[in-house]
Amino acid sequence: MAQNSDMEFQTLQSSATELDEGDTIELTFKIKNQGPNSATNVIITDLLPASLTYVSDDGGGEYNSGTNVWTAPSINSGATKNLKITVKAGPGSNGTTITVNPVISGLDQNDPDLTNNSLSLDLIIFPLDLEMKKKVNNSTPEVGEIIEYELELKHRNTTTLSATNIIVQDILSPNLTYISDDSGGNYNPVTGVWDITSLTPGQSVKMKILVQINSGTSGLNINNVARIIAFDQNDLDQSNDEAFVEV
Ligand SMILES: [Ca+2]
Ligand SMILES: [Ca+2]
Repeated sequence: MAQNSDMEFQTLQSSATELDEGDTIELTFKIKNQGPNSATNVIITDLLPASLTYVSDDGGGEYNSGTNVWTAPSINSGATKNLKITVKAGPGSNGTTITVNPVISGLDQNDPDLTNNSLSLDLIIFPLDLEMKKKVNNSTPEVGEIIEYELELKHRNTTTLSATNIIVQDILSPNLTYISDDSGGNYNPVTGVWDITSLTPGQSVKMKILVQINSGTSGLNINNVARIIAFDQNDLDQSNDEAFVEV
């Protein structure tokens, strides 16, 4: 006579469900054999999605992090079994929702109810937000006068993740002549590119550019835009990535 063992995915818990990229969490998987017979060679697949980086587990060799499969050799009727896996929110996961969706996908016995064999849990990975600001020290200069633009780039989050390889572009109007800047060589006045290697959470960085108003520009409005072109992470809010001043 065929043996019946109704395996159930009972709980799937995380030590945190809202976190930053790079944070470490513990996922606890709990399965139960609702019987009536003992279950053997129970196979659970898809424990970790690709965006979670495996750190360690307490399965005593039953979990294979290479294949992402947990094999429980034997579970008596009415018994439960737990597996705890420590993971990190992997590179590039900021600003995304990660769904953990493991499945009890096989055992030696017949499972009479397949509707209780999986669970799903969403993990929210906070995005970054970089903000660009720009101002000028004199908005009504005369021809030949020197004015000072100030650019400010700010990391607005309290997340633990730094923003890296940030590229800001501020192309000077042809009605201006570049004189100097205080970026320490990180601003190229020809391409308008300002490189910022890294900004930690809450940090801001400023740069001043001195320019002279060209002759023949009397009565003109001169616009300048500073814009965040790229960085390695995801940006929560793109509406604050650009700042504009007019003189
Ligand atoms: Ca079942
Ligand atoms: Ca932004």
